[in-house]
Amino acid sequence: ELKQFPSDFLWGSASAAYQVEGAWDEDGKGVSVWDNYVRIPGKTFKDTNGDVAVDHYHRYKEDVKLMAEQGLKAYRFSVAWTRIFPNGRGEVNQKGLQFYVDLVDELIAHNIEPVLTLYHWDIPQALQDEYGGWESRKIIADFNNYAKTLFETFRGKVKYWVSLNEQNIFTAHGWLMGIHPPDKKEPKLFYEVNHIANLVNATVINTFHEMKMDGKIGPSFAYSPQYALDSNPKNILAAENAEDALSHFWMDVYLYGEYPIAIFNRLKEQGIAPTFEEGDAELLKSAKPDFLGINYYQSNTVAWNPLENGVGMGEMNTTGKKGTSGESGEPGLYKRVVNPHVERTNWDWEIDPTGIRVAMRRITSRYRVPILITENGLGEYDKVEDGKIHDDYRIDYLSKHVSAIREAISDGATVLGYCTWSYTDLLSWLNGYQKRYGFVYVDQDETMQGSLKRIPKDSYYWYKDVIEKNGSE
Ligand code: BGP
Repeated sequence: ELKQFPSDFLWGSASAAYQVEGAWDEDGKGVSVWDNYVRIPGKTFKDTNGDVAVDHYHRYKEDVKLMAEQGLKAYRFSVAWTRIFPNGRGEVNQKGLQFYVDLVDELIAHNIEPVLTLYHWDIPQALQDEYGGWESRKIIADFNNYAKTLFETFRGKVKYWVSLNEQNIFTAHGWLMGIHPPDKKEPKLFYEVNHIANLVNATVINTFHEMKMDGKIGPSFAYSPQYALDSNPKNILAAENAEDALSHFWMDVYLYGEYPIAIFNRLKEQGIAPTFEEGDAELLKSAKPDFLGINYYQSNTVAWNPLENGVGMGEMNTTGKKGTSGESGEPGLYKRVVNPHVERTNWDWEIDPTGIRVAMRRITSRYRVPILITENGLGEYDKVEDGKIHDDYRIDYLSKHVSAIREAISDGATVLGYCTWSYTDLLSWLNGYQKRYGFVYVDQDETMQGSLKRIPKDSYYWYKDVIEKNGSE
């Protein structure tokens, strides 16, 4: 039988600092690695950047007002480290901190629960220059100090905290695929960096609990459940490999404090396993997240990938032309294949609402941890017609995912809330402003010369109705 959504279910929506704020050098803000990366020609779609983004820094009151009118229960946003500590540590930049104090107050005044992400990829350039940022264990103390400052500031006000956003993506894109700063392709370094990020995650979770914060904290993981192409035992094994290498390699560390054994042993044989120093194992085991944040966009289907002539790291579709993603995989483990049973977006992201139910089932069975869906949404081209945006394709995508979440709750998953990606349209890291996700359209084009005017889309009104009915049809 279908259960109801809990009465305190957080119907939310999300954003990230660099993608919405703009004001990249205002009020004492320091420079982040992204402020610089976007200035290297050819790195982002038509060299778009977040200098102005959708100007949320100056228009947050207007944005919160729209949220309130929609009845939104939660808003997930991230803090730009460089606004608080322009160089990563030292004196607090009060003006920068004040922006978030004002934003949080504004949200609370409108009965919207703030969900604060500590890190959504914009590390201070100063720390990158000083010690290689995530490449050095020195970041553990600096990150912990930054987090503590926010814990102290928002004690009693912010109840939901996300430690790291998509550690699996920012490490892989930054050190394996070379498509995010610092733009490297070094597998050994990738595993070290990722291990250091695990230590940072564990440290701030422990700090949060030691400070007896009144609230919950957890990481947000980009989870794509892995499917086998068919029942060929080799493809079944490939799916197991992919789930271990692409999912358990992070989630097991978050929840059990251990890497999955088969993959770790394989890395050891290859000489690229992360270095365990004294105390690491204990630290990883000691930190218990209060929930697991899940960013779900799509499932992933795989087949066997031979060691000889196998497929390696592929190209992502950053063109918005269907069918332009390259093949990708890990020789000896798996290769990604097209799932013939699901539709794809113009950026080749597979549309699979059942996958979010599978995701929550797998997580619940393996970890018994509450889930907060911190991102889910459809990136598409939108068109304004007579001042309106008829994004029925987005409504279709979101409503099917809402139904699947309800089914997962009925299966026994504990789901605290659902934050769609994204609230307003915003900058897609590599795809510019034309790949839109928002409930609220923002007039911004490739030339970054738009008026930045906000227009609620049809999906905005659809979600308003969902919230009013607490998710029942
Ligand atoms: C997630 C990120 C978000 C957002 C989203 C959509 O990985 O956490 O910041 O960008 O993906 O991705 P894209 O903009 O590439 O379509």
